[in-house]
Amino acid sequence: MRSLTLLQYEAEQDRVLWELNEAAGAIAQHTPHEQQNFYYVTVAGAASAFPVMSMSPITFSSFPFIVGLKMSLLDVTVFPKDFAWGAAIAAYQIEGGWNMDGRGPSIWDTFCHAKGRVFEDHTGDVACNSYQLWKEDLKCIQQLGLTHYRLSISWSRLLPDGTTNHVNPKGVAYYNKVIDDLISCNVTPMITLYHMDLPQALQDLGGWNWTDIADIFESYARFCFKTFGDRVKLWITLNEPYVCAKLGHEDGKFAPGIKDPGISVYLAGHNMLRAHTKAWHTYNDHFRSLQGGQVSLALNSDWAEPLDPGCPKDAAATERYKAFTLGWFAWPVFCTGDYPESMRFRIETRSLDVGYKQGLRLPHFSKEEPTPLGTADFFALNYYTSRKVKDLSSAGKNNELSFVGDQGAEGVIDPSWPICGVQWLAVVPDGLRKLLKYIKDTYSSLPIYITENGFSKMGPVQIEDADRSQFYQDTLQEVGKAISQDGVNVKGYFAWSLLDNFEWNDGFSVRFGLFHVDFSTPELKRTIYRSGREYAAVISKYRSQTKPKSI
Ligand code: PNW
Repeated sequence: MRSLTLLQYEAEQDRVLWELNEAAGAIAQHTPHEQQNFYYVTVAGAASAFPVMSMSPITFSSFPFIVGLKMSLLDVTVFPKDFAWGAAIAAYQIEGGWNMDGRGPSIWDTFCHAKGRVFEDHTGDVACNSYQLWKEDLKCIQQLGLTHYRLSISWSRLLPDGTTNHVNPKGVAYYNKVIDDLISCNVTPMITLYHMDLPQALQDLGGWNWTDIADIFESYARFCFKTFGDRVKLWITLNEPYVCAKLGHEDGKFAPGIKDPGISVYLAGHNMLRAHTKAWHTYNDHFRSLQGGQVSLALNSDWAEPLDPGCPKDAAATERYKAFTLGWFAWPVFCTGDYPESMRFRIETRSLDVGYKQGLRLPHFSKEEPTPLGTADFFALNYYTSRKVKDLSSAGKNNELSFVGDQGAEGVIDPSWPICGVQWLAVVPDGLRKLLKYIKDTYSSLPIYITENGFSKMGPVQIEDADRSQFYQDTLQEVGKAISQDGVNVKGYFAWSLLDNFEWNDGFSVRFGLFHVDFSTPELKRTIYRSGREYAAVISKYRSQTKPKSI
């Protein structure tokens, strides 16, 4: 039996008309009769006891007049006591102040300032102006009641040319203030060192395709650990190396806009892994015993299943799809210190097929350098969507090199999945549960933080974003099941994103925020969405249920 609260809510007036809950002596039963294919809710003990019947599982959308139902159904007691309830953002997407107070340019400044690359030539020059409006963001964080906040440091705000030869004191002061304010409000910061925004000065030297970048990143990381590590205990070195390498160096859709199919993608990815490895070892050797923090890297992954479950080729393609996305970075770090065998095999075979003779496309890790194996203190996962995978292994044999050709697999969207906002974002909350279990079984029993997950919207702004609210409800339900039924050690959940922000090459046309930002006025006013209010309600319910009982 599950208890729940029913209430009738009048959206126009934004008020609750009536409410039934345990406190009022109303006990509700939610009993699924799956065989008979109907569900009912009975509210007992209330003056007007009534059954509510439905042919499908009862959710808010089945009963639009019962707004409280869905959040109440979420059993927050399955979340561990120290669960991190967070939201995430990234520097370039919110800060603005692109040339203020000594900040150096990054590859995203260059990319956006060149016309025709981003939706309607939007830029992050101002974005949410969080550089100047940090206090407004802090109010939003407090309004949600977050326990954790994930932010990234703009490398070129701190070190304008990317090296520790020149430190920008105003950059240091900005992040010190943000960190101190968070801590004084009881919010734990999780800091990402690199979220897509390489200093342009380093791009000019070759960027992620340049071998020395790993050592330069290590010095930057060391500087951050030394400067902020007395207060920051959760570090992410790199955000989504897959996206940076693939969209930035293969497809050219993201900065630095390189289109070098089948070559740069692996080199850039390799140097990212080397950079991460060096930074983790530096923390481990020089800071861990003093500061006691943890370091990882945030890996994005879809959940993937064969398009035709009975087709062995699709099944094999699904394994390759996984190997070329999550496996590319997770296998070296969590399993062997090297890339997945299937990835090496495919890339080398394809090189022979197309007559590529210029050396290895997928580099080897040098024995002279520290190994990536074991360089994560927790698993950081960004999950957005799922794919059905079909075999492409024999397509385009003699064609040009490409990552997708190497992978020999294509991920497609199941037509039954709803799409939210951007085209790639099919809404599949139970894919997250499956992926969490897969990670536990395949990679690691370390604690997992879901460092990003969210729902985008396009078109007219709806502050009453019932669909996004439903999405968070469904997703947290799946996370709860992963914890309580699959035994996955999930330590935290960070919604993407605190604010509507600069969504890379979609500019401001795609909105992921728990708060709306009015980009049409200079004040950039933040307004909480319904999804923000409901996320806040979940956090507050969880907090009230996990507070130590007073004696
Ligand atoms: C992540 N794709 O990036 C990033 O970490 C965030 O900065 C971003 O805002 C968020 O997801 C939402 O997009 C991605 O095209 C960007 O498949 C693009 C893709 C995936 C992830």
